Amino acid sequence: MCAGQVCQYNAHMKRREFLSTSAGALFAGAASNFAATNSSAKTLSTEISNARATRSSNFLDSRAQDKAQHVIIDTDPGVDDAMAIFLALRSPELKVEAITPVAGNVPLELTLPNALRLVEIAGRRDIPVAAGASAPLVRRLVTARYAHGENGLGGVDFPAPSLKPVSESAVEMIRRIVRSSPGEITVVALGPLTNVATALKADPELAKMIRAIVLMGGSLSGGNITPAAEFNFYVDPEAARIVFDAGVPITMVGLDVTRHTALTDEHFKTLSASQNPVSQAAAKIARNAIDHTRAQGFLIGPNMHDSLALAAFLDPTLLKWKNWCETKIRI
Ligand SMILES: [Ca+2]
Repeated sequence: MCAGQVCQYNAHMKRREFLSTSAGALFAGAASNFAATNSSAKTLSTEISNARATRSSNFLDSRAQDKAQHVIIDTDPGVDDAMAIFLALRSPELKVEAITPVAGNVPLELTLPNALRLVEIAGRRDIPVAAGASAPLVRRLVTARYAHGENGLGGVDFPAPSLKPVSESAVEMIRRIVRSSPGEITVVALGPLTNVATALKADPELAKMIRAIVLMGGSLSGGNITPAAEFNFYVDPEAARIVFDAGVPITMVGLDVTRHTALTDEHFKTLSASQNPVSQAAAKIARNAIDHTRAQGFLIGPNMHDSLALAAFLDPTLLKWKNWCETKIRI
């Protein structure tokens, strides 16, 4: 799987090592005892209904053999979103068709330019970025600046992006891209599900054209924004319910798993030692995020929720998976 510049991320590393060590900073912090050893990985994943369970399982099983996976990344950057996006943009296993920012960790006024910045830093101006929803479907927006810094990227003062969003909305872009390649597009959802739910509601035929939805969100055992709720689902639970009821195979990487990851000083050192622009930007974000977490009194963290979801999509063997039936979102 090793190819091209990705493996240059840390010279002489093989792809698997990239996924489980240096890029641990990009997703699975405690990679040495978590992502790299299946037996120690907590699990979690999804499904939705009995009928979809088989399709979902086959989807995961077939991932490693597939050619480049076509994905739309729906996201609210966000420190861990940034790491996930960087990882995606440096992974030859993926063809990122579009990035669709949504309000979440910080307002859309920040997630949109953050996504543009990340694309620009990665030298991937070919990837369209389309503005998504500025608020949840029916609720007032709750953000997580306390965790992601005032600008969402750990407070790192990156220059304003010169790249502009496309004129299409996120919903229009999701619908157009999925409809142009039915059965080929996986939506990787790393924020509140407002954009995805709106697209599914606006286009009832869309669900059967989406190959799968891989999402970071939800929890089977407690939350991080309230004792019960995980942040992405808490921000827009109505959207989560629409997505879970839509009939698309869902791979859920929930808080149960992602809270076992942590960005560490070792990850920072690895990133800062690599001189390419993505590593340098990731190192700056990592440094600030770690320092911010320590200043809040936490000895471990921050968690890398989204980058684990992306990494597990790239390499499903990082985690153990279970099929879950009759999943219901209660609001
Ligand atoms: Ca996110």
